[in-house]
Amino acid sequence: MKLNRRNLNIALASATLSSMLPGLVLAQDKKAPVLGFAQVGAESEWRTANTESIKSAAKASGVDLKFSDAQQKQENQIKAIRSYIAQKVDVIGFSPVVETGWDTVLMEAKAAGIPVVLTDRSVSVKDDSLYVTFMGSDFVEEGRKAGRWLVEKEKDNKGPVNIVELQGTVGSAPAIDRKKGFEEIIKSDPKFKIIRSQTGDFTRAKGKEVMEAFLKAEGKNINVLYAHNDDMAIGAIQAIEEAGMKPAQDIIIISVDGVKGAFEAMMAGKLNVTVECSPLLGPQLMSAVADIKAGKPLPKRILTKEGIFPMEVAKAEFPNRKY
Ligand code: GYE
Repeated sequence: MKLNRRNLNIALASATLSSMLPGLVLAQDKKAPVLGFAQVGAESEWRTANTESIKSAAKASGVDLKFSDAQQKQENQIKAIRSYIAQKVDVIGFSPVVETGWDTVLMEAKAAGIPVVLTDRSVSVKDDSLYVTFMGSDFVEEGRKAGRWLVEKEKDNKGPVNIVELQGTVGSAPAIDRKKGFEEIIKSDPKFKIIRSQTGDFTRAKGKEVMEAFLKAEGKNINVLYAHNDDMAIGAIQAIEEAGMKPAQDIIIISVDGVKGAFEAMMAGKLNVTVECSPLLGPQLMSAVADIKAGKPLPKRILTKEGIFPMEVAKAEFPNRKY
């Protein structure tokens, strides 16, 4: 090609541009990644600890966090996700309040090229390429642990063992799965019967209210309470005491989460056992954000490891509890 004034100018311009480009790319990379996180709500001690873990991990790892609280309403979470799409965040994280009804909004995120990370609760969608990874607990296994503890505890009792169940939020993964895992274990012996089962929406207030109704209907017929989280169990403990009965003695109480409030109730002799479910997902979430930005592949499922704590070990374990 003959060099004339016009293509000389173009050549000069692109040379200048490319000498500027590395700097531009670097400057872009150094920008803090923006994470839009749509939280479920503030329904429980677990959720408070989870929010705190996410906020403090974002700060510690230099992630620019946009946070919203959906007050346990799916429509609010969908609105928040849409606003993160409009703001063109780098990554969207959320803990879906219920399992179904996410396909449309997740397709919108995908179309906008924004990767989605699920934390704590999963979704049921037709196309699992709509999210990058799901990090959190195995709720079915938590239900099984609760069931196994009860089977062992009642092994010398001929029955019947009448159980009332306080379910979590209707349609949520932990409510569906904790019920499933528990039933899978107790059905091995027909002496175990779930005589009442209703949602307490994972809150203390509703847990108390529903337990009052159970006590009114069944009274001394109730041998066991299985609560899908500690907060509902703590609310129910109040109802049991107000009805003139002794929690953990007249009624065996099993719950899930392992929050400090549950350890306090166990140390006071009012709760028999809690199955651990860790809310400390913040650091894992931030490292997923960093990996996504760096183009690293992530496993589809990142599982949380957890245990079970009966009241006998509560005092020794209490100082080690982080939430
Ligand atoms: O068990 C409950 C909270 O999704 C695992 O949500 C979480 C549950 C947790 O409200 O306390």
